[in-house]
Amino acid sequence: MLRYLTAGESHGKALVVIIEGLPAGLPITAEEIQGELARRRLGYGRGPRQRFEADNLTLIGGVRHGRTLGSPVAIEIENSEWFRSDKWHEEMSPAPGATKDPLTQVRPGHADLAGMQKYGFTDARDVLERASARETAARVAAGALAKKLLAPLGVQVLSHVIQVGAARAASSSRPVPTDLGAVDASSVRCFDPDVEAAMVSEIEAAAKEGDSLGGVVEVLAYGMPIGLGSHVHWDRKLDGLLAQALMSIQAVKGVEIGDGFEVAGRRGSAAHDPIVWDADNQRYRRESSLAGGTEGGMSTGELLVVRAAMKPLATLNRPTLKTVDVVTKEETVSFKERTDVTAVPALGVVAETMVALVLAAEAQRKFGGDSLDEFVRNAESFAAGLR
Ligand code: EPS
Repeated sequence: MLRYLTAGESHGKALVVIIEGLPAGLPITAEEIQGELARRRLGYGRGPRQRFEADNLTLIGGVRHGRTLGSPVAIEIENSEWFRSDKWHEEMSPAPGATKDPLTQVRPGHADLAGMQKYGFTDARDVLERASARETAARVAAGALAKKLLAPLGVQVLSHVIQVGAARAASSSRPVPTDLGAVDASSVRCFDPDVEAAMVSEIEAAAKEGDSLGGVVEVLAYGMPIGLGSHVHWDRKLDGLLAQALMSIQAVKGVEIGDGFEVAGRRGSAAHDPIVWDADNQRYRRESSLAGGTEGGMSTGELLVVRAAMKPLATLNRPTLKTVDVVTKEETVSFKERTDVTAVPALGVVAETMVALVLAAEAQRKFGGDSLDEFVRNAESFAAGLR
């Protein structure tokens, strides 16, 4: 079973991720993981921290001479903040002590208040440091390995931004794998250049007012194998697993598989993907992708389409959200933390990661194998059986 666990706080010394269950023989280099981490920092509208956050990583275990050993892979990613300023050595010290400056003007829409109540804290920093989306750097490192596992099956996962604030791209412009460079080259990771300009204007307007913006990303998986996930149990359904994984990303409030919300308003006769026999390729095909590549909680082999909606960040550069100081109980506005205007471009890369991790875990469950060769052989044998 492929599983992973992250640890670390946003302004602590480092993030750590351990990934277990990868087969032996998977080729991977620190540079490849670094490349994925750099993609996550892309995007107009991110705060100053992204410019100096270098995401220096160390492969601590599980990889030898550029290949996985089948043992747990451990990766450490430094937080540049820790090394830039002594402030964080004191604020985030694991040694006994207390902060001189507790954060008590809890931010609406953030984990602050519910986390303080749940865990009995008097300083919001005890919650926000872990709730921060900085943690997604560790997930993306794990996702780099998941993508490497999917590659020999011919699966390619990519994402693009389809909405920032009120600027929305038409659903017809969908990138294919060779377009990924162009998407990454866009300042907001949008595939439609006209909409890109509108998105940039939205971000500039919100920045001027010290406000934040949300949006929507679409993740596409090309080259999907048939039969990942299962109809037999609620917790094995591929669409359910994808929804949970995407919903677990900080600030995500909505997930859609295929045209889920649009299809809800149609009649049944116009809401399903017709099945045809493709004699040339000796396979079944769906003529459309309304279902987003899953039926009955299983992958159909068609293009996988999932979307994630992110709410506008709860931290504002000009705090205007009404709240209460948890010490005085008096009305105030939420405390000011340095922040991004929007993190939607980064969300795309994180959403790719979460989709890749789910697909890799399900591919491992279906095809098994302790070495990469065995895993690929089993997948090929299943595909040959279908033909
Ligand atoms: C974040 C706030 C900002 C972001 C951070 C997530 O950090 P800071 O408050 O230190 O400026 O830059 O994201 C990252 C550091 C990252 O690598 O993604 C938050 O509150 O979630």
